[in-house]
Amino acid sequence: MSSNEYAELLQAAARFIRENDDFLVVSHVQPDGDAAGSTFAVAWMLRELGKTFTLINEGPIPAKFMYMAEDIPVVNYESNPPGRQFRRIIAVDCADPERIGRVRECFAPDAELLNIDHHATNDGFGHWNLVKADAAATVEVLYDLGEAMGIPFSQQLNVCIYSGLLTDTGGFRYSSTSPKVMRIAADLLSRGVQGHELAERLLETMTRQQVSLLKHCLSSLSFAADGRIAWLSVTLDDLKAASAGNEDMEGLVNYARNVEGVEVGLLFKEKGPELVKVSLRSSGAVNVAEVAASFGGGGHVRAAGCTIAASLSDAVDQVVKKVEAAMA
Ligand SMILES: [Mn+2]
Repeated sequence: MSSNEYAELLQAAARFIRENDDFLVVSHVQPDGDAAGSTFAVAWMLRELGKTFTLINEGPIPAKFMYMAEDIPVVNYESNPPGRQFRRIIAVDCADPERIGRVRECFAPDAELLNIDHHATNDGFGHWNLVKADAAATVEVLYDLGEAMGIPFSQQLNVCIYSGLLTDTGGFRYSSTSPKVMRIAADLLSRGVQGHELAERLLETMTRQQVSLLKHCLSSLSFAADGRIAWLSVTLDDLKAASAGNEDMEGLVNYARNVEGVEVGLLFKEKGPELVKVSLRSSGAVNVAEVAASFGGGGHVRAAGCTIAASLSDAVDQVVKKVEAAMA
């Protein structure tokens, strides 16, 4: 995408926002730092513009991200469906509409949707698609949009953008950490963002449940392909024993991926008797987005996910075979 094309996409998104009101802002199920950061960043931008908006996620936003909300309410669709529909939708960090989950039931039949994202696999499901595949995070695109619209960046907005950059680049470590990411981060730091506090909050701190889950989970560590593939699994019993929830599994996959010699790390999460969610991480030699896509999932070359209707052991067999084939 040329810089002219990107500038045009930014202007189209800006028009959609300026010319409308009463927005529904949605992101993906089980939001990560970029999804939460993007959702709240859009909210702070809309507030600055004097627009009304409603934030809805299919489930709860993890408590550790709620410092970005301050007084902005977020509706949990599952526990508190809003009982109305919306005609102006802004979707952030969603590669396809399925990622939005049941919140799609809040879309009016004639709804117009602005799709803001950075996934290479984004299927362009919006009426406007502000999708930049070489952006490290959706918040990077939102930073550009805020600049293009001349929106004053509140401290809350600065914090949301920094938080999304920090988490989606793994603490400015992944290959997506471009010079532009560092320039934006430097800009935000110079405006007073406390980067070290956000790093401790988002990357360093582990809950007791997380450590307890890690203890259980590490005993499942297994290898294939001469140690080039490693995986961990979490059963429903493991979760119960650790009093842990979905958000406590974040980052677990890295314990498989980070073992010396491992090219692909996998985490298998039992969701039900015949339902397994899989997180895939790659050193880059294997495109795990393709592996995930063959099971109906998606993601990036180095980080992807999919859901498989099978028992835990069957899911392990299927995915490990597919990764081995991808290595051949
Ligand atoms: Mn993202």
